[in-house]
Amino acid sequence: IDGMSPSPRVAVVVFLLKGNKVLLGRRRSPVGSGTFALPGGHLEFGESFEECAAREVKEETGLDIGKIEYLTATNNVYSKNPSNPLHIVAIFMRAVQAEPTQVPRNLEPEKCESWDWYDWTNLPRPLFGPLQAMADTGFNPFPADIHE
Ligand code: 8DG
Ligand code: MG
Ligand code: MG
Repeated sequence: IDGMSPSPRVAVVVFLLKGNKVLLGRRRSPVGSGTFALPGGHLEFGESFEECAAREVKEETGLDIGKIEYLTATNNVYSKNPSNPLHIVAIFMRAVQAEPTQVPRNLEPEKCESWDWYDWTNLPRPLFGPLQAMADTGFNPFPADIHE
């Protein structure tokens, strides 16, 4: 009612890799409730992608991350609900634990059921829609160099 037209938002989403595993949590948020998703959230004003990735992973799991790298971006227009149009540009990063002995904690239990490590070749179901769509394209977040 304030005359503002909706704007796209930027989200930063993190493939946190450990060996051949990736960290996923089962969402409790209204968007994608019950599905397995990566840690991540919205870019704050003035933040770099790397800063946002580190902050969101820390806020949601308590883990410190390093080797943060940009992977790809997707443009997501959700027009299913006309009263709540949603347009999210998702920036996908990858990272590893800065302190490999740390264990993920569920620090936002209202948004997530729990965090756990899952084999990339044996992902849990149902995956969060946008993540399933990426997996369906054959996208692989792991470094191509087997020596890494
Ligand atoms: P914030 O208030 O902490 O900033 O945001 P959030 O509550 O943590 O946001 P989110 O829904 O977890 O993530 C923002 C958007 O990122 C989400 O609505 C859609 C997009 N997104 C994807 N794929 C994934 C994914 O695998 N995990 C997460 N968390 N978000 C994803 O496109
Ligand atoms: Mg989140
Ligand atoms: Mg968040």
